[in-house]
Amino acid sequence: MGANALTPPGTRQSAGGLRRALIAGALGVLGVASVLTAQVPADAAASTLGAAAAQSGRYFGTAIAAGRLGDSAYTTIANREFNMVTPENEMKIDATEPNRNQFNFTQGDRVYNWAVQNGKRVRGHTLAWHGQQPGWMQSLSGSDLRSAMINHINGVMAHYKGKIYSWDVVNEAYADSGGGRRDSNLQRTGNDWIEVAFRTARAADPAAKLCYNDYNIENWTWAKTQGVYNMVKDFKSRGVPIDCVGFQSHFNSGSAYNSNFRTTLQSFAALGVDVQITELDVQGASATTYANITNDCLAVPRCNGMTVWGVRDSDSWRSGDTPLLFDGNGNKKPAYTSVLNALNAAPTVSPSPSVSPSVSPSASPSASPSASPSVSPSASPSASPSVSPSSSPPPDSGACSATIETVNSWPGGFQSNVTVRAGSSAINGWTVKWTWTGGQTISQAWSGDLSTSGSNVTVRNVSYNGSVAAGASTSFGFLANGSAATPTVTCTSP
Ligand code: 9MR
Repeated sequence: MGANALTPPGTRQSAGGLRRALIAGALGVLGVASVLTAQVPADAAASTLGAAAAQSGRYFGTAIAAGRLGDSAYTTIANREFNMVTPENEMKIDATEPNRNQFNFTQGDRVYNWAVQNGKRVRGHTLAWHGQQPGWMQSLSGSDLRSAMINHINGVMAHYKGKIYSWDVVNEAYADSGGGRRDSNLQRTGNDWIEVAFRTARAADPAAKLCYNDYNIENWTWAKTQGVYNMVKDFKSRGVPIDCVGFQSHFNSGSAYNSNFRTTLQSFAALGVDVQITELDVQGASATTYANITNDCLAVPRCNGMTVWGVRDSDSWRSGDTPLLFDGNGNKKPAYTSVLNALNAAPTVSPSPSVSPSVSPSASPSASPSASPSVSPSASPSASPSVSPSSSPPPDSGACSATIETVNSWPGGFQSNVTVRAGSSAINGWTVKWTWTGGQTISQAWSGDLSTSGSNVTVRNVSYNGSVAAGASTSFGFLANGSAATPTVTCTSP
């Protein structure tokens, strides 16, 4: 492990440092002798993992099991500490499509609703995987399995459309050794099954970040890591829509944490994808190892956040390893404190974004022909109480029009999607503008080039979505702080 891994990046100002500077500035302006002797308040370090991660624009999540939602000790900790939720099993294939083309979102919605009702966002897990396939899917092969996979992705993503922060589209597709693909019924449908899954997913829900998720890809020197890296590089070069890579980070004696994890995260991010730590647990829960992992994420701007795979040790899929941040009695372990301290030492993010940041997916929002669903499942109405899509009437400039809708909201923030539609002629380039009236600020945007000036927002097309055929549409999305709003948006095309 890196000897200096506990040291926050020295060139940036810490949250506490920033607060001290602001206070010193305020005192200086006052220029009153008596206040100069006033004590500067102690740093108001955040006291929960979610709040501490939010200071640097990141999230801190946990896996949630629907079956434990009746346990108040569990939900109290989960609600207090975490602001991102991954359903541990409830959105997997066997849970969501137990019989072919009969979708069931009962358990998935339980976890989703608990999360959203408590102001948390949700990572979807997982759409295409060799594991936890229902019996009917296990027995399929060839083109029948391929179309069942596509149909499954469409069915599940339609139900949760606009509500999921990021989806683990494909899970664990690489072999444990050698750097190649894992043999599975999905792999035997053809090597292109992964990109077909991603193209299908992009078309099904353009607002979700699309992740490839796997374990044992944290160590930069391992062949499996390089295999996945090469796949992502290839996808980016060919425009296959991938936005993020999930590093499960199940560390144990056979797959120990190595300080080159930071190199891995940086290297993947340099390909133009976000990186996320998606299922973290550490055998024995060394406080130092947990701090090192946290600092690895904090050192990489495109590391969006971290998720631990369970709340208390007793909730873990490998509870005998006591790998989590809370013991079986719900007490904070030393690893909890080391993670919290590392998060609190991270630099804060500026609240005024000026340019489209990191998320922008590389893919065209239009589906590839191979991704069109063979069956079009009808999604049951979603149960989210806090999502209230509403659109402003599209002012028609003739060349293009734009519609804004809220696709998710939580206390203090919301996610929106903006659809840009060409008029009766094709357009080549578009600009969408609006003005916030409630002090909202955009923290993250994708599929658009964002610039802001005070409350005025301008979003221009990016390279891959400027050309829109007559009557056709494309879209971009963003996350914002403040109260959800649907201002009047205008669209112009040069
Ligand atoms: O934690 C999950 C456990 O409850 C299930 O029994 C198991 C079945 O496959 O899946 C566990 O979660 C796995 C995750 O979905 C994918 N990465 C590995 C996780 C731990 O096995």
